[in-house]
Amino acid sequence: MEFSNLHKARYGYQPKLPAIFKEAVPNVVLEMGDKTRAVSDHDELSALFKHSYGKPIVRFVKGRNEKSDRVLNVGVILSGGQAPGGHNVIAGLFDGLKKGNPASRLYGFLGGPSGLIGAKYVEIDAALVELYRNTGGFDMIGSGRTKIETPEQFAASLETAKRLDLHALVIIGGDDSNTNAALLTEYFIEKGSGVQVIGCPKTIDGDLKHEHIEASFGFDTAVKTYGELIGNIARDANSAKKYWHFIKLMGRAASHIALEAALQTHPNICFISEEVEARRLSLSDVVGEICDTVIKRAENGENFGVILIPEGLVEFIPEIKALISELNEIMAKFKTEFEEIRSFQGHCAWLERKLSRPSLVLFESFPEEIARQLLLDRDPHGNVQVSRIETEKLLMHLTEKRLAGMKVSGAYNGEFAAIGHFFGYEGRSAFPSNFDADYCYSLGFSAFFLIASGLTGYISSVSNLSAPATEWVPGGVPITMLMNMEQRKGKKKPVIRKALVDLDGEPFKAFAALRSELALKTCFKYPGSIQYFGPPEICDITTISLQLEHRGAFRKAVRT
Ligand code: FBP
Repeated sequence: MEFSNLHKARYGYQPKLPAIFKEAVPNVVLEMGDKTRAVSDHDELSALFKHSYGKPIVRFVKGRNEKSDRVLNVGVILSGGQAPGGHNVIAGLFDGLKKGNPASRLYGFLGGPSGLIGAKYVEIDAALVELYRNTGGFDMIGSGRTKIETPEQFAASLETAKRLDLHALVIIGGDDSNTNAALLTEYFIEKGSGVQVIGCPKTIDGDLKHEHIEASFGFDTAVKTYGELIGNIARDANSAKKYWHFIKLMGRAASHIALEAALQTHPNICFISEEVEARRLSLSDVVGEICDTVIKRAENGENFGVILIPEGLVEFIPEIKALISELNEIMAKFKTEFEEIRSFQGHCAWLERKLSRPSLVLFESFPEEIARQLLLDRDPHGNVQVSRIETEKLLMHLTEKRLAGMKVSGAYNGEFAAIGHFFGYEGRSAFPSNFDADYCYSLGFSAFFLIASGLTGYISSVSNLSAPATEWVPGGVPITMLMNMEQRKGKKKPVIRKALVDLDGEPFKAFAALRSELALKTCFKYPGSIQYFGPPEICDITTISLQLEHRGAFRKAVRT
């Protein structure tokens, strides 16, 4: 393999660490907080997680821990979608382990949780880690979305852990993967195995967040990558002045990515799914809002613009949400029947007998490609794969149709030419920004110290993230604290609650205060590409959302 100059230069980048991690390992101890409760459903969760529920939040401080330099065997899994910085979590974990005791060993399970179940692994040694420091992607050991749910899968996981004589397992993943970590914790304790489980908050979607988990890693790099691309398109639009760009952005259910991208680039419109749901906007209302802006800008001679669309939007528009949930239920209940039908036309005829009248009318009103996309396989957690539904094309098509009708009636006489984009995969494996490189390395170190301190059922955490890295506060949060009970595949299940955009939060309020001006005037911002080397005010800056959230938390603290 040949390496680019940036690739080689990034190997040499030394991630910044919180001050406490510069101490010798035996000089770091745990400081325990109060016992914790889940975000809701306390009684059900405490009954389900008999051994691991309600533990205290912990952080690391200076002290003396003579036992922390014992030899440890640890396994690590990268789980779910790629997020920039995953390799640095592994590097931090590896360096922490070796600092604790050079005889400690780290095993990487291949292809995600299925590597643990099927005992497919490699030993991660210094030579392997060196090849991946500060690089994007998950290609060091691969990732996967297998959900550990059957008794056989739990038993096989324990079998592998025993075979490798593991003291601990680190699961780097999003809400579903960390839910897996909580379930494995409980199982391992129940079986008296002594294998500890530690999670790490990963996802570009930014929805694995909580009062004590300030950010999921990868969000920073991904939004900066999208910010650059959107800024470039906005500048192109403002130069050519002839296209409306409809840009769908990844993020699954949550609109954090779209919101941050809007704060960075000032598009003419950005839908926030959580607000669309709160205002109960129908698909027709959404198209109406786009048309209003297109018409007003055309009156100013501006037949161009930029619209940001979170990929989960379709699931928040009430009538589409109802259709998707009916489809999910029908496709799960009549799985074999559905799979036996070979053609799209066959599926449509079958759905005529299964869908409610309003959902059928809606389904049949969609362009064929969108209807086909709604029928694609669900992911292993039962979620519809919103990244594969071309919402930007649906909105372009409906806007075009509505404006054409208005042209005929004389209500509109501007030009309208639209181009669609989808930004998602472009940002998931980028070289991690300095923030993500530092944050992930610190999360890996923190995971090591949680293991060395004998804890299990914790998610590695680093807080105070808008301060310089030396002032960051590492520690751990009990996973059960993030959980609630939700309906999944027709049954109530314990899961980590997704953190959606808070409509009372500072990032949304900042955007809402700007948007009427952004709609009509052309005031795009061009963030440019991520800078890896140079002055800290350019290279180490965090997202606008994180800065605003911290400002909000600070104001709240001052008020109380
Ligand atoms: P995670 O939740 O696993 O971090 O993945 C996030 C994500 O990138 C979503 O934004 C997107 O909808 C989805 O993964 C796409 O999944 P896939 O990689 O399976 O196409």
